[in-house]
Amino acid sequence: MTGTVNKLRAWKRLERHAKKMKKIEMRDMFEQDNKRASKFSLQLESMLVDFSKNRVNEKTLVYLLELARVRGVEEKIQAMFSGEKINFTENRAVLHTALRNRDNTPVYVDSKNVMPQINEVLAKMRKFSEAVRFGKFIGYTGKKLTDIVNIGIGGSDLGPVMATEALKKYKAKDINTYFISNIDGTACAEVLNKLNPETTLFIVASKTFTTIETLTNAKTCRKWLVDALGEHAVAKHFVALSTNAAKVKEFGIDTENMFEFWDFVGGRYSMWSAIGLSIAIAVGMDNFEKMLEGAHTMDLHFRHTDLAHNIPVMLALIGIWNNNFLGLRSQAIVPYDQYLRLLPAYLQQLEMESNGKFVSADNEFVKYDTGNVIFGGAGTDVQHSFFQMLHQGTTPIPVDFIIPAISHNEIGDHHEILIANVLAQAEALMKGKTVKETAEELAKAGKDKEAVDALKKYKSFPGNNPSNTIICKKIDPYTLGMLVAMYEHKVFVQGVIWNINSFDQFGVELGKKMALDILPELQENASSINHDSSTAALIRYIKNLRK
Ligand code: G6Q
Repeated sequence: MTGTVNKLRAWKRLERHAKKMKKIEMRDMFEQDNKRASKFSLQLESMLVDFSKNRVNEKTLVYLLELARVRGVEEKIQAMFSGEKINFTENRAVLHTALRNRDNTPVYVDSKNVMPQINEVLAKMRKFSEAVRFGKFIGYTGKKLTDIVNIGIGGSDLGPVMATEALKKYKAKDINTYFISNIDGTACAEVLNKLNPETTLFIVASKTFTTIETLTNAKTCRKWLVDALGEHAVAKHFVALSTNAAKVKEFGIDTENMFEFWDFVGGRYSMWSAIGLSIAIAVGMDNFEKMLEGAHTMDLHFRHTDLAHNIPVMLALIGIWNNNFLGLRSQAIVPYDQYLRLLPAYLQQLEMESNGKFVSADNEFVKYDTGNVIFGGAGTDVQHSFFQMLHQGTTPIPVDFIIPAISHNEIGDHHEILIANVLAQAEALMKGKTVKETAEELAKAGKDKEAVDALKKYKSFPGNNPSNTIICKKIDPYTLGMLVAMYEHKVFVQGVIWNINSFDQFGVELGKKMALDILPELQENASSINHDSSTAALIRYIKNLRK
């Protein structure tokens, strides 16, 4: 159906509209319309998404929704949920939604209902996580397994590490979780230094079970365990999460101790699957299932709500507007909740690996920008670092502010101060402070004319910087599920509009392959070094330093 997306009438209309909107100040729109906040916000249960602090008016939304319709967003949503092979470059269905399909309605892939196998693995996860938590599955020497080490990288790491941190308050007191992802030996060494092999359970998480980082780290950990407790201890201290039973076996883990998932689960969409085992052990399977329920609530909302009232769709459209029509290519994610401090890193992979693509579904190089540059960190920490650029840089940077109304740690007035900060930041970024206002303020504070003239520009704020504010009641497992699913669907809708495949990741392959070529060249006796002059010189320089 598509042709080139930026040639569509709906796209062209938005381009024309953007020329006018670029001249409009948000602060004026707020002054002119006191219903703006309610017009430009949506709610699902207790979650409120306020996108009124964006450079949009009612027309903008009408035009964006038209773009979504002509790009077939409604049809594509149904196609994803019903198991169509929308990952067209790999010919795979995309069914992370089936993993949290708590209604258990059948979902078919190649005419086979996948729900029974999903339920079977969930039951196995419950049995195992409870056995570990309650000391029934114990270590080789009879001790309780209290130190859980997830060995995985990318999608097999970022979800579990983010979610166990986000749900730390729900963690069993006697369970500690550790994550080894980086091939850097330091990652392994620093974790192993803290551990006792008798109480350690290693979870080797790898969809393909071929990832060099994970297998190297797993081998090192295996040797560490075998050196301490002997070969027979492996079965009591190692489990695997994978789609590849043959490779798991080859590595030396009994497939009895393997938790399966499937090709229809993408790596960065896999924390709802067996990849979440470390989460389930840490916070308990009931809480893990609550997380699935929260995601399912968002799935139902996304699947059944019309585009104009659909939270992920609206967030996606606002993102497209900012990126493609206002030219704002960055997106900061700033949770005001210490437990969500790893969410920006998680969303960085979700968004940039999914939508950092340059070839369209029509097998053409795209002629418009796709994925945004995602970065962020926990508020208020980042207010004291990169926020300077948000407030006074030369290009606006849209922000997603995320804040729970209630903290898990209501100490004194900490949380009120935190809330005051997030709301003030969003307001300040929207309103700014003109040079004239700044001059008046300085004069009022007693500065003479010379001092006012010297400072008024430096101390002014351009404002008009877009932001969304997402408010939840509390970051519990259910809410975390809703939040993550909301972003997953936002990313999906953007991919549909940009006409790209959000579910492959060929971009990470080239460097991996070239690393394998360089590896033998780092050896002392390497016969030749065949690279550009920079790479070759760098190899020689490093080799020299390592002598
Ligand atoms: C995610 C990517 C990628 C993947 C890692 C680990 O969507 O596919 O981040 O998760 O490369 O892969 P394995 O799980 O196969 O080890």
